[in-house]
Amino acid sequence: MSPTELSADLLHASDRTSLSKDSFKRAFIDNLFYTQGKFLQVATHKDYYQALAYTVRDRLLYRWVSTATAYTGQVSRTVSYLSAEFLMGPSLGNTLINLGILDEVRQAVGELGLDLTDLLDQEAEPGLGNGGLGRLAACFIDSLATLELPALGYGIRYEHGIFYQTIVDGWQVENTDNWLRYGNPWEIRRPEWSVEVKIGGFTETYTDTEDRHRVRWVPAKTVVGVPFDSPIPGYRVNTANTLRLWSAEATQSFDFEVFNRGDYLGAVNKKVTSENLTKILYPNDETPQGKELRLEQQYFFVACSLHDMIRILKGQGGSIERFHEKFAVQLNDTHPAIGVAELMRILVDDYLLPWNDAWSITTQTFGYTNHTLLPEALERWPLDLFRRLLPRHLELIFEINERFLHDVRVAFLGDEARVRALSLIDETGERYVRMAHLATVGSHAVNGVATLHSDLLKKDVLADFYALSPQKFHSITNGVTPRRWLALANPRLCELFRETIGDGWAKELDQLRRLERHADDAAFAERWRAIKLDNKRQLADLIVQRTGIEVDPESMFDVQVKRIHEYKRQHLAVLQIIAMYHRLKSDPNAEVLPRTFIFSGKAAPGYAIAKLMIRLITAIGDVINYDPEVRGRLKVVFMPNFSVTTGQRIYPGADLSEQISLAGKEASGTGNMKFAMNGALTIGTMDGANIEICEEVGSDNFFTFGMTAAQVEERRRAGYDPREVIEANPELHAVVELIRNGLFSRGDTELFKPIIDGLLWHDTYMLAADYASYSDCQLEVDRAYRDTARWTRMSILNVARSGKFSSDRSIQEYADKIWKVTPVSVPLL
Ligand code: BZD
Repeated sequence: MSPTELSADLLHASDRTSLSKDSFKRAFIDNLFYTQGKFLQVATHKDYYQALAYTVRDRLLYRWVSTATAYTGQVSRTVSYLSAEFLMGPSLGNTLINLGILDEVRQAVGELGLDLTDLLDQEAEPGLGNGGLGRLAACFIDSLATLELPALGYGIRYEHGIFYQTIVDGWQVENTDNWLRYGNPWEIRRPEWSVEVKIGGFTETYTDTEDRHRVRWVPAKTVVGVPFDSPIPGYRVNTANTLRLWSAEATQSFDFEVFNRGDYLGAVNKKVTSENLTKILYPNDETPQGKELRLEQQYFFVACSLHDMIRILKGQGGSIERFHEKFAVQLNDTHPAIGVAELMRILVDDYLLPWNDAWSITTQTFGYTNHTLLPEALERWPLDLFRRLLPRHLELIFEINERFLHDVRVAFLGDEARVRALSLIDETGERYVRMAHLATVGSHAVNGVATLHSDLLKKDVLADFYALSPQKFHSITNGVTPRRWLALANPRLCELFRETIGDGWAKELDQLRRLERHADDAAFAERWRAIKLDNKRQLADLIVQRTGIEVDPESMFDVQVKRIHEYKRQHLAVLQIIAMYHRLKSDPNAEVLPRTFIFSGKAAPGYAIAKLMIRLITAIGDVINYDPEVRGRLKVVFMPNFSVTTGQRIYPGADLSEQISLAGKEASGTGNMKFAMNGALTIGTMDGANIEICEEVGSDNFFTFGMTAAQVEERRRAGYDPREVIEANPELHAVVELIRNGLFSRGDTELFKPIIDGLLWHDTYMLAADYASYSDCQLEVDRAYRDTARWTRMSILNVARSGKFSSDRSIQEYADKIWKVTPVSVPLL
């Protein structure tokens, strides 16, 4: 018997992989005792959660080890998804869904006198991401596993994730997140695969044994990257892929060296400094100020990951020349783009490959996904800082640039403006490395995340690159995983799916189309409405619990949840709410459809206007919610600490989804998809993936307003004066005056001045221009909602036609167009 067969045999003799209810209960009690040191009677909810997590993890490990064994035995191409953020959300519920044991486990713990929902609520959320980009990475690794594609997610194990938001006196307050406080039962530390990463110092030339000139990097310090692995189970398949997050630790050798010099405190200090590297996730404020530690973080995790891939390649007997045949590496935005220079460094300096061979391997390896068109959000690193941290990489980037610009000059004879525009180095003022250019030049494929976004990339931000190599450019519309965002978040609706069309939708979301034929069935519609109402009741409970505000589940739940940003225009919704309030006050008997406006989202701590936008939302709530004349017909709620967990509770309870960014600014949006598949209707601009959602569900079932991206451009060119627009619109003018005169700030005319002045003097995101159209569209929404049958039908059709927005579809497109990878089915050992 081989060692593998032997251990598989022993495994089967134990209870730890069995899915039967009795063995599950036994294992749970066992884990409670042996991992938590508690009896059932004295354990806390946290203990129960931990014991349950370990019990479930045991069942998962069997699939994980089987997957690793299957991958080791074959040479198919593996996807490495490099992302500085993975916004995973809690694991337990998702794992139960994907393993198909949710009901059994609910029963098993129920028989022990416990409620599964209470236990699921105990899990701390790993908030290792800012928003859409990080959550996309999480949906993508779920889909990779579900499609049985060999893949690794590589990222950073931040000790503190995105801050925990509380609202104090109406203001956002940031509290440190401490997700690891009670330990993380899903991860396994793998010190045996640690990697040493060099940082700083200088380079020097030397002559090798064959008399060739070579360059050597003499670093100033070394940090150790220790991988922590978590299993990522696919949905109802044996595959369990790996998410490998790197944590920084001090090198032993370095400590000893300083220690031996008698500098004990110095040695300890070095250790602390090294470990700072992965302490905290940077909140994004769309204006990346060259923060040294952030570049260090990026290089650290990319260097660890590439090193790890080479270890895997070698372990399979592969040669370095075949690196690109073994690995397809996807760059999730430019955060890991330093990987292009690092792979070149490894190939040229460490493996002594000729430049052209190294470059060919590198470009065949990487693909780059862009997530933003905002020029101020494109990463650039000041040359000085770059040289200080990565002297060798800067030399390599210069060399890459020189060769690239030569090709540009040959392609566009005499066009030096084009050369400057394409250069990897921005020389317009202080000199910078342009990371998007490095990523584009170093990749064989570049993609945007929705059709409009990809078109604008080709037209604007990367237009010159497109002119040079059009074949590189792709468009892959984002998607979200229906396992978390439907099966887990909306069990009532999924039960109706199951009864009506079976279970296949969770793996093939297009099957939701079969719901269409029930769209006109009155009994079905009645159940549909009852489910939405139930979900709204639950959401109302959560709202009162978190904010103290009572809301009426019978009112329309009008929801905008996402990062707070001027381009997303939460303040456009605010203007419209104030107008409704104004209308109601002018005529207290006006027929106003009762609405509850729900906002949630974090503002980057350094983004003052975004924080003021939160203050404005809470301020209008403070006035409107307590005005007796309104009699509860309008409510405004700001739910603190938007996260994956709160999202799971909000999307299923929404009637109306607000997707109101200025056209051309939101790359895709993914919340828009989560709302639609949970039966909310969208009021939205023709921006990002809204356009495709509207196409899919039909314009009769979608409320569009506002300028298109082309009209925005035109309007700007024609010279846009917001004051003119505001003066000409009495309603808008009145709203601005109410804020300006201090109605929402107890007479303080200074508080919201920055928002009002912004609106009057610049209105960069053209709220005034889109206001009238938005306001009219909201009246159309009112009319539709009053016609209950019509609204329900629209809601059913939105869900039925949301199949395109599964991340399984996105990943299949990446696999076919960019990665050229095929599934590997995993036999259980
Ligand atoms: O990426 C978002 C875009 O704004 C969305 O339109 C899009 O749907 C998603 C997924 O493609 N971008 C981000 O979320 N960006 C960040 O979170 C970020 C993080 C760090 C630094 C800069 C930006």
